[in-house]
Amino acid sequence: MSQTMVGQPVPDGFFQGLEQRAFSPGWAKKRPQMWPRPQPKYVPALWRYSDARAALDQASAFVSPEFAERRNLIMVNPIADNIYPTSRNLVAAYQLVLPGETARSHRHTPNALRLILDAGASTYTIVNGVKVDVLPGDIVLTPSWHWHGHSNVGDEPAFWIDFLDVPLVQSLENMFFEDHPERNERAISHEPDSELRHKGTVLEQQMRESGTVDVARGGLGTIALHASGWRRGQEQAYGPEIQSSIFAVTGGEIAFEVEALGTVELTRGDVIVIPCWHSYSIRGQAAWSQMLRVSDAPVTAALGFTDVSKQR
Ligand code: GTQ
Ligand code: FE2
Repeated sequence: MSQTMVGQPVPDGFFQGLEQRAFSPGWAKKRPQMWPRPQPKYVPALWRYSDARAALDQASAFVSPEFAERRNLIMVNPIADNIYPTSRNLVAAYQLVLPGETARSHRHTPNALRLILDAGASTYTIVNGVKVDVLPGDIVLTPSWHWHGHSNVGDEPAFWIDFLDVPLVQSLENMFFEDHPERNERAISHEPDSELRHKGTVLEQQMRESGTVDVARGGLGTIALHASGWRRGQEQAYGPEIQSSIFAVTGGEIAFEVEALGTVELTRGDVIVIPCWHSYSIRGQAAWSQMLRVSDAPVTAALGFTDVSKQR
């Protein structure tokens, strides 16, 4: 009985015995596991479309869709040891499909969507056999376990941003993935007005009417989409919030002010991540600016934490 704890003797080898049986004393945790309010590890960070375009253009000389499946650049949150997520539950990536290319079909449990930045006519995604055309400003959903493959049969490069809940699916350890048996799924129908497609032209009209648009509410179980329009000088403060948000500017110029980054100005195609429990403010810097917010709000809402967070 050489060891004591708060003055009481501890049997010899007690803690070693616990460890051998894969126990850990809950009264002497190596690190606390609960705290009064969120302590996010993820940090606010910014990515420039111009940087992504330049790098993807370079990559296209040596990365083919045959080799890569997807020619994409992942926006990795710049915290120690992170190699993938953009926010705790979501990942965002810029993707390039060149004229004449097809990114082969597959399906996976992660939910996904694309926000089209640049594309000529003749770019489309085939979702579960349905050919869905895409144009700049459009959002296309590929819900969990839907087959999807992307083609560009026009003459301009197609750039978009993918958003997926892969990190959430990884934390649930529920990843399933399958390549399409025919490599490129054939379209059995053509639906330019598919309910999975939310046209940029329609969204802009709605934003000009009502400011913020809840896009495809419930269309993806884990991801919320909010498109918002901003007049010059229009300003709004937010947070702290329990959802983590990734914003992509689709037009004009928008300033974000957030601790750790200071004030940053984003133009079309630029992306900023605001992890949960960070306060931030947004300001429109052009006559008309717009952006898309992609968040994990359906997850935190489903868990019922919204009311608690509002009391903190
Ligand atoms: O286009 O299917 O950026 O499955 C990451 C994973 C895109 C896609 C990404 C994907 C896709
Ligand atoms: Fe995919």
